[in-house]
Amino acid sequence: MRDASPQTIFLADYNPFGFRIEEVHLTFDLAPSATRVTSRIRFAPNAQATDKTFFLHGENLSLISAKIDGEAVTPTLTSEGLTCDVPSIPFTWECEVQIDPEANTALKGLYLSGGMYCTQCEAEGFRKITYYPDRPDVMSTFTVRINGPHGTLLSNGNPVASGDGWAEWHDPWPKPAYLFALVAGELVAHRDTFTTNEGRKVDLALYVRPGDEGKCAFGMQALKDSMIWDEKVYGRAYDLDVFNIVAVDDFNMGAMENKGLNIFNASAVLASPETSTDMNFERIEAIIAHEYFHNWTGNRITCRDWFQLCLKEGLTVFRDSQFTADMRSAPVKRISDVIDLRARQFPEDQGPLSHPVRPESFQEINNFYTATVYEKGAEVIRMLQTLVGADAYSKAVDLYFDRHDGQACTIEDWLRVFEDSTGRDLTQFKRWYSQAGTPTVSVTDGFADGTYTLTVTQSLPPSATTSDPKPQVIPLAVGLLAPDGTEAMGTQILELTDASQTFTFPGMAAKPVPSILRGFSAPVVLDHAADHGFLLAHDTDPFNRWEAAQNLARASLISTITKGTAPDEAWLSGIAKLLADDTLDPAYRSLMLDLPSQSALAAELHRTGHTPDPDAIWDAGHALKYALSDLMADDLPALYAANQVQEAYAPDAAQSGMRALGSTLLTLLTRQDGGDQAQAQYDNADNMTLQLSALANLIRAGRGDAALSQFEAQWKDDRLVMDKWFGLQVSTADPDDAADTAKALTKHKAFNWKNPNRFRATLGALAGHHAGFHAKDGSGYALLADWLITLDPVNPQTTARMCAAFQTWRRYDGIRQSMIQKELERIANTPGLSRDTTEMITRIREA
Ligand code: B3K
Ligand code: ZN
Repeated sequence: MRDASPQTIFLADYNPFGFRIEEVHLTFDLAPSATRVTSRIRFAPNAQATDKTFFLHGENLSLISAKIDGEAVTPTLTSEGLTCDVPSIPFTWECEVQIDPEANTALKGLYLSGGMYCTQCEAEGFRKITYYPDRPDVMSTFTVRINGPHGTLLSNGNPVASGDGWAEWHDPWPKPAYLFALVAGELVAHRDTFTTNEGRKVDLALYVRPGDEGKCAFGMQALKDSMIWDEKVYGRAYDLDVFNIVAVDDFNMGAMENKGLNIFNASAVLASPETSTDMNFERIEAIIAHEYFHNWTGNRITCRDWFQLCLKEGLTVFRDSQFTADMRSAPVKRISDVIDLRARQFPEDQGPLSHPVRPESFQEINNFYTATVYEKGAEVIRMLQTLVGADAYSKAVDLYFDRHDGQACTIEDWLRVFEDSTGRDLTQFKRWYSQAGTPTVSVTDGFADGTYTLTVTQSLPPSATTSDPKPQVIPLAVGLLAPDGTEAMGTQILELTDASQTFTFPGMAAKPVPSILRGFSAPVVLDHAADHGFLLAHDTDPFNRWEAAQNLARASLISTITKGTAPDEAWLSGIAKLLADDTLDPAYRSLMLDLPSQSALAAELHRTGHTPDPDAIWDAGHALKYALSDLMADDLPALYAANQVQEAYAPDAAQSGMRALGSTLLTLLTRQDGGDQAQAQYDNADNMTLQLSALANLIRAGRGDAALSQFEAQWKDDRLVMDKWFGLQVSTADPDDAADTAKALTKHKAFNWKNPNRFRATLGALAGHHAGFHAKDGSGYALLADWLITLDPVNPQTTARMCAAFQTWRRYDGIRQSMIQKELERIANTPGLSRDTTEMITRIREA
């Protein structure tokens, strides 16, 4: 239901809850449309609180009975919860409610997925299960009794007892309600064990639908690798006797870190070589690690309120990226993270959805699980580590765990452990948490009498949430190269704290070439007229060498788009040389060819005063790749052949890198041979990575029909592979056909639009197809709007997230702008629009 005047919640209004909870007992009598939930909760007055109102959240609950210390009471009910008069001494609240999991299509609270009961309580789903102070600063131990169907019955913590159709669980670690979980259904377990460095033997299980048993081994190994890594690197051991993971088909995001019972989108945990690509394997490993790492950063130490979300998410993303860097290749991981940041976070910062890493107000918290909170939040922690150094970072984090274990904390608590353990004043650094937007760092240089100077200026445009931006602390990792390409000065960290600063480097024999922002040491836009060709040939920093290729490619593309020039020879010859250089890691070589995204080019054109034309951007990208293909034509067959894995499939970094390069080369080769090699690769593929990259190239070569039908026949019963089949057809379509292709797919019998994975695979692929989504006739906009309007009453969360596709609308020409405005208005005027979608559309339109 539309909320007539959605309420805005402010960080500044935080107030502790008037009561503490000593213990919670829950009993679930499961039935698809009439589940009974009985709660027995021991409350005590909270001496720290001034507001003593006894308010319990509750939504869509049928109250059956309520008692205080055994006496029936009649609370006052609203659509958001209840209030009740209560004693001023400790008391026991007992309550019974009835809920309807079968009707819960929003996938928030307790719902059914393929006949299996499961829950999603973060951020505010527990209030759809029973009346409760559903806020992260209220923590308690939980004992849960499940009376349900035969099969597996799971909740948080350790198993206490079980019988036919019932089970009891106890979680000894106090937790907020958002970490509650329950699962019940016919599941099979893939089991293993792990002994912690403290000597605790932990039973591990990955529960899946019958038939998926063969897709569990990789996830289980990733879990054990994560457990070892967290012990070794952060000194954090696991703290329960069991660790369970459950795969579900209908889930709004990747996974959820419920204490001892992680619930995963099947796509984020199930893997096999035949059905999953190398990228799927890497993502699964990272998400398993991420959820596991939350056990300490999020669960043992949680957030005081939802404004502090980056406290657990930024830190946990940082930890999982460290893990992936250790498990695989550090430079490749860094480059991939920056590609992702630029693709997802920069547009947020540059548009109407811009918000600080710690927002100060929201209407619907689910709209703030963003790339800014997660990925920029992780970048902020990375900068902190760069500034204080790796050892000081470890000491500060140890202090964080010692000081705050069992607490619900704030960013102030987090920064204070760094201040206390290093003696550093982080007042200015804290602006990274409160100011929205991506700073631009501009650099000019000079050389006189053997002294080299760098003058660095930072600027941050005002935005809706940051009207008067102030300079931030920016760690700039800089190295200097001598004219002969050797290193004149190794990497140093310059600390930029003022709006403009000059740094001097005496004792230089000749004017050096600077390599600035090595390793992407801060999430900024660097404005610097560097000699990118020189850096591409000589930079010793792998990130900046890659960045030099990006800069050359970007300049070439922009020049083609705005002036119609031919592709840049320096980029072409530099890349041709690198692609053939077998002393370099294949994964790194493949990334060298990763052109700036079409959307990033549109942003750059907009930033420099041009109106981006999506078709011209599309054409320029193709022209550049075609020119490279033509330049390398004679060498491509041999290079492709040299980069085929001969050993049995393994999803490790070495093999994945080689397949990534092989796939890049196949794309170049397809232009030359019209798809013959792609057909051969398709016919011989024994793993999904090769099968899918071959299929993509066959489609691009205009000869994909037979393979697409064969693929569908082969995989029609595998829902995760079929998601790829849906998505690939949209993402490889020509711009003019993208919306029609997506539309035709929405009529396919396997298009189950209520399943978030299938919806995203199809409509999300359209939103991600820059030239297709922005097709001149408005067909992309209209189709997405139609489907958002359809999905909103069923699943507001997924709908609201996908509205972000429209966030960049002001970049484009007047005709496109008015077409988008019309669609935004149509969505906004839909009767009964959810609070989630209303907030997103309002923010996007108001900018
Ligand atoms: N903490 C969850 C995200 C919950 C999203 C709620 N809309 C997964 C994660 O970040 O690990
Ligand atoms: Zn997380």
